[in-house]
Amino acid sequence: MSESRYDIRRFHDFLAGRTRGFTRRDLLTITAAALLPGTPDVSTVADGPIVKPLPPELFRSLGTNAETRWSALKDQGYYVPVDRFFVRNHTSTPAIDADTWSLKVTGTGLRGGPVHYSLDDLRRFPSETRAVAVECAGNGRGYYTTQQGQTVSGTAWQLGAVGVARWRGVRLSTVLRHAGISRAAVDVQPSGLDANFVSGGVDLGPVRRPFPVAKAFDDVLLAYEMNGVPLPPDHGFPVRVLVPGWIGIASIKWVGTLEVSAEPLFSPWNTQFYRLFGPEFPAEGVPIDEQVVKSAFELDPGATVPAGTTTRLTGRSWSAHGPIRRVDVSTDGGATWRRARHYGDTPGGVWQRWELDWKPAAGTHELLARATDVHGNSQPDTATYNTLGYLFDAVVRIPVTAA
Ligand SMILES: Nc1nc2c(c(=O)[nH]1)N[C@H]1C(S)=C(S)[C@@H](COP(=O)(O)O)O[C@H]1N2
Ligand SMILES: [Mo]
Repeated sequence: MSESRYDIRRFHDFLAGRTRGFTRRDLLTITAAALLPGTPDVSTVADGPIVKPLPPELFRSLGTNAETRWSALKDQGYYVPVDRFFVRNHTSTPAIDADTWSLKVTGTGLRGGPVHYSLDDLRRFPSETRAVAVECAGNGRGYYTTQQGQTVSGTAWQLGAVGVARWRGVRLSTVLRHAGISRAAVDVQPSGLDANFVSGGVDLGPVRRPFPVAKAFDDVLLAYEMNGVPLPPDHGFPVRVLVPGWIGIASIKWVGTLEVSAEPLFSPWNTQFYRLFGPEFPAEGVPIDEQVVKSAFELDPGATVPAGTTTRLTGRSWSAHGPIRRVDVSTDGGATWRRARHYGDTPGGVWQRWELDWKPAAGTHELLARATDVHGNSQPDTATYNTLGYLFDAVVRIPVTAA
């Protein structure tokens, strides 16, 4: 049996309550445990799925999610301020009491029993501060439809489901060593404390997705600060996982449990979702982990710019595989290209800001930007179709009017 067929079998086992890792009975146990004293106080925020204000000049609201307007990043620094950082919630931002919260580290990949860490416990470990991008695997999904004429399911993001912040926390490897990880451990799976995700009438349990121990020891953070302040509620308060370079779903918010396993772990988020399905892929789909190369102009599609005078076009490009080496821009629908000038610091090399002067004649124009990273990874003209619309890496055509 191939590994991916095995994934699918495991997924059906899960639904039928046959898996050891997490069963429907475990769900009931968790619900009952929530009533015991000493367990975290988690409730739903009454007003809506997202706590922070979502002014329309900074965000496009998309159900339980909100994407950053690229025009709101113009003249901002390298980091995306919290007031305009995109939010992707499967359900709703939970209200969590940091005083009763703890992280439970447990599983067959530990030498001993479960270990619990309070927020203060985590803060006592040596901390690390790092620039990391969070980007939804579906960022750009809307362009499969509007630019390629293809039908895909999921939130129709434009390019605003990405942000770079300065995160502070403890290295996951520090906590795993402290908790007594064994040599047999292969996978780590964080689970969120937000409400269980229900899809097609099926309760899929808490939002969770495994990653390999090798990645955990490489660069994963347990973050408790974002841009110098405690994590805001919508971004995972009190503690979230950050998996650099990987699709956003890996970076579990509101983490409550970390399962460390001596056997491979599966969840709906690596069997049913976050795989490439479609005519170009095998029936069981191809799992995805790492992000691709993208570029965006710091303006909104359909924007108006002054005709006959010089406008400074700005934008950002990013790649999960390394720093950006060059960005080529076209202001005439792809007929001619000019190289954009890079500017600004690039802490961690997560994304590159760029600029280009442009003096448009009155009328409509189409702007394109194509980035290439230091390894030669670039952006194609067409992204590979997949039914769930992930990893849209094609050059996006942005219409603007000069008047
Ligand atoms: N517990 C939990 N973690 C989660 C999610 C969620 O719904 N619940 N959404 C994931 C997805 S799909 C993305 S893209 C990122 C978004 O992070 P942000 O809302 O801080 O921008 O969080 C990830 N972590
Ligand atoms: Mo996502």
